[in-house]
Amino acid sequence: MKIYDFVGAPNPRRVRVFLAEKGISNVPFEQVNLATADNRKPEFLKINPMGGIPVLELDDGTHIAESVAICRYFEDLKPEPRLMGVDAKDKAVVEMWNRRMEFEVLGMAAGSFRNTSDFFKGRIPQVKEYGEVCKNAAVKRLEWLDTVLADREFIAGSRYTIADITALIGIDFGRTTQIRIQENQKNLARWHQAVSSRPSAKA
Ligand SMILES: N[C@@H](CCC(=O)N[C@@H](CS)C(=O)NCC(=O)O)C(=O)O
Repeated sequence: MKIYDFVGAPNPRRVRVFLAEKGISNVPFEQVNLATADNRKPEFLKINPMGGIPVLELDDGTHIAESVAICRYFEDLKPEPRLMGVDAKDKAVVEMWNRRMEFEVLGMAAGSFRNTSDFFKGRIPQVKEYGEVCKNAAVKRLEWLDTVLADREFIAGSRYTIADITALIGIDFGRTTQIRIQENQKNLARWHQAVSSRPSAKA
């Protein structure tokens, strides 16, 4: 088993933080250099036709891409601590929040970066105006998240879950295009400080 990884990119970090929270430390990582677009070379496209990182490779040769799918695999392999919910209702609530954080925060931060940064220049079609739309959407979502966190400790309720991991990484990645927690967003800042202080955040 191994995980194709790239330190510095947000989606692979989701899996690394998830594994750190689970206390799983025996999975080797192999770096795929996104800076030189190694993930778009034919050899890697055989592993993941979408070209994205991370990818989990199992010993039987199965390749599992998509960060949440990889996390799901490890949640089943080592259920405790539960990061994807404990019962039917809680699992659905956690999934709802994780998808919101994925589409509305991390996705918007990534859309902002992908469409405006030199990193992707000439590599993907970039629409600067769409990058701005994404950035504005992310900024609005952080305003909203600050209100959500007024009466709860974590994104999906009273327990740390995968939704916190996705939100943390989305917000941290937002810095690449100056999407930041604002001075007046005290609830969001309190939450960010708490989740950033967990040892897993360094993964
Ligand atoms: N939906 C996928 C997204 C994977 C993805 O886009 N990964 C980024 C790194 S954060 C990547 O490989 N980007 C390089 C590229 O698209 O060329 C997931 O959740 O894992």
